[in-house]
Amino acid sequence: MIFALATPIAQSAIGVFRISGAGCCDVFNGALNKPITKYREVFLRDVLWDEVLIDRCSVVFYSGPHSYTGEDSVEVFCHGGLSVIKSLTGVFLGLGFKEAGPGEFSKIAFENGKLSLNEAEAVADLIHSEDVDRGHLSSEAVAGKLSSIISDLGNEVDGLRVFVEGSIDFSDEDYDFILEGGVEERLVKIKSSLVDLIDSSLVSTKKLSKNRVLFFGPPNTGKSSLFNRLLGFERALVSSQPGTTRDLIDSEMFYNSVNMELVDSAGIRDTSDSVEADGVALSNNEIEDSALVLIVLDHNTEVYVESFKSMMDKKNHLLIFNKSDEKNPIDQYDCVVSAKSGKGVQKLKKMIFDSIQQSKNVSKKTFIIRERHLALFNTALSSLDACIEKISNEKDVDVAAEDLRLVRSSFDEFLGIKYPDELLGDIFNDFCIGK
Ligand SMILES: Nc1nc2c(ncn2[C@@H]2O[C@H](COP(=O)(O)OP(=O)(O)OP(=O)(O)O)[C@@H](O)[C@H]2O)c(=O)[nH]1
Ligand SMILES: [Mg+2]
Repeated sequence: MIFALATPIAQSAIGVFRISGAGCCDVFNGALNKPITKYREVFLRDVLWDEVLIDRCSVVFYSGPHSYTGEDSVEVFCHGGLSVIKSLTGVFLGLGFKEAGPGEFSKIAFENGKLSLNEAEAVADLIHSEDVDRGHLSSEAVAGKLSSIISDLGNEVDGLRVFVEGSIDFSDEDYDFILEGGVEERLVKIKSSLVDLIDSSLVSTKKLSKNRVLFFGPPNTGKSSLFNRLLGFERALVSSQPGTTRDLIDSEMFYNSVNMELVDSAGIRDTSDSVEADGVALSNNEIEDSALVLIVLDHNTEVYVESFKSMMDKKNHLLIFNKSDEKNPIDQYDCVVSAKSGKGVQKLKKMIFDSIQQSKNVSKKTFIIRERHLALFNTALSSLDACIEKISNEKDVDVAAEDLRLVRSSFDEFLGIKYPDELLGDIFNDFCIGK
């Protein structure tokens, strides 16, 4: 039997504890002034310890399997004072409950079949999501839409395997299982459903979900000045000496209810100073994790436009010309600004926001998936391709069933029907305690 505080340890109006484990309701009754005998109803009860009143709480009992974890569970709504939270923690320990680890409730829910693995992952994403759009996409996954699509596709694959295996067993007989079963068309249909699903999914990495905006460019172009200007306060050190910024410096900016993490970085140049060189390496590494890169140049560095652009590959970026109070640009830029006078800065803010929204294309997305899911879907796609090729060429049909087995196995890994041992630890350790 485990327990945890499900709300943050902070002074608040209400604190919520949850308990889970067979028989936990009976045990907790031992600390109440009057036992609760009904489930899924709210009761006001005094929690007592050594005959001392700890708090008057609202308490709900759930009997397994009709609970989040699938086990007997209790939710306790107490006053949100730190002393109450501490004393109640003492009561739970006294009753023999153990403190839950991160994600332990969700892990039990998964083990009891209450959540598929990707639904559990979506629960974590929902809790961690900071902007409204992402929260909405995670909610869709929590509600199980994605699992049910994959589970249906998996059933379809199983059906086809029967045909393909049948065609091997009865290959001498005068009956073409594969043609009669419309196997090839059905495989193509599964493939296109999977491609549609990938297209309508936003792939989220932890850092990408933070909407990181990297200030990138040669030294002394005013990256830190512009960073400060956008934030509205002097966060980073500015000086006329090139090579001022060495570490990555981040700070949050809100715009239109979207949270963005601005990241200032060291100016890129060949340098013999080893600390500065480490800073340059940090800036370079940061490109991959950024949702958007701002290449900041000025009138002294316009010759580098092409070389900086070429470093972006397909990365979402904006080309910015700074110090427009001193000189006008020669090349074409997405935005011309002056960190010194503030000219163009409001426009830049809006461009950053639009660019991030566009790159995520959130409005056109239905689901949010992790890189792990995308990799599994891609494995399934290549096995489907291999299978379609064999069936359409009527070659190696005897091993086509193996391709379908691999497709099914990718789907099973997505749903958590089958998974490598270390995966569960990776996923649930990332949860907060109490979830
Ligand atoms: N005239 C003018 N000067 C600017 C502007 N922005 C920055 N500067 C000056 O340019 C110099 C370099 O500014 P920083 O913000 O430190 O430049 P940086 O790109 O962060 O430099 P490193 O960290 O060394 O790569 C400072 O002397 C700033 O005052 C601007 O818009 N106009
Ligand atoms: Mg700087």
